[in-house]
This record gives sequence, C-alpha cells and structure tokens, in this order.
Amino acid sequence: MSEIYVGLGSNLGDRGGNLRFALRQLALRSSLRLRQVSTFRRTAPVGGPPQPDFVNAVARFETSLAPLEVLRRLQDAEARRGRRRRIQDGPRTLDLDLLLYPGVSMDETRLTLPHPRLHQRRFVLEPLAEIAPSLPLAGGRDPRQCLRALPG
Ligand code: PH2
Ligand code: MG
Ligand code: MG
Repeated sequence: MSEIYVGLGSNLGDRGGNLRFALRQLALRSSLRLRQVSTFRRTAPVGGPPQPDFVNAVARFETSLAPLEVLRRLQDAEARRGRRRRIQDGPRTLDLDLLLYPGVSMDETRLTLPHPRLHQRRFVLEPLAEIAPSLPLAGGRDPRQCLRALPG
C-alpha cells in the first residue's frame, strides 16, 4: 500500500460539488482509500487566460494501484464530470493531479512525479501543509518551508 497525494481543482459549475463528486468517485473501489482531505479553499487563478476563481483541495489516499493506474482513475473521474481538454491552463469543471507517489520519480509525457510545479504553487502547498505538515518535498523542504520560499 502506498500513501499518495492528489490535488483537486475546479473553477466551473458547482465547484465544491465537483470536488466532492471526485472524492466519492475515486473511493468507490477499494483500490483507492480516502484517508484525509484538506479544507476546500477558494483561490485566484494562476496562469492561463482570465477565468473564474478556483476551489482547491488536497487529499491523501492509500492505494494498491501503480502510478499510471492511479492516473487513469483520475482521468476517468475528470471525464465523468464532463471535462473537455481544450485550452492549456483554461477553466475546468474538474482537475485531478497526482502530486506525490512515495518512492516514485518519473518523467514521461503522460505523467511526471513528483508533480513538477507542486513546490511553487500556493494553491497546492497551503492545503498540503494542512494535512501533511512535515512531508518532505523538493530539496527535503516541507510544505511550510516551500511556502516561505515563494515570492510575494
Ligand atoms: N490549476 C491550473 C492553473 N491555475 N490556479 C488555481 N488557483 N488553482 C488551480 O487548480 C489551477 C490554477 C492548471 O491545472
Ligand atoms: Mg492542475
Ligand atoms: Mg491536471
């Protein structure tokens, strides 16, 4: 069993409802067990075209699935919420990103682990600091230390 972290985001439709749908959908099968969820936070969009605010959260799951199998489950849940991949970094009903899979570091077109922008994104680091304050991230720093290193 591995303890993995998933970033959740939505800035279209019922944003909180979309995140709750994803958590329910992912936990339907016993191969992914929901262990902890951060609070849902409203965040200003980072990058991309002008777009509505996001609701973001981070969840920890226990899983027997391999990283690419987890990715498939995340993409399946995104598709079930009607996500269309059109504009890069554009508005989305549901975005599920595999952030960390312990002991796995990989760089493929389909999946990069750890998530390459994890330690630079306040909308990921703040909820992660809430549920995993001492988790070692880039360069051995924990989420709070990464937050302190952010500009502004
Ligand atoms: N996701 C992005 C780009 N920008 N901004 C916020 N606040 N929250 C997100 O989840 C987000 C973003 C690409 O996935
Ligand atoms: Mg994303
Ligand atoms: Mg994504």
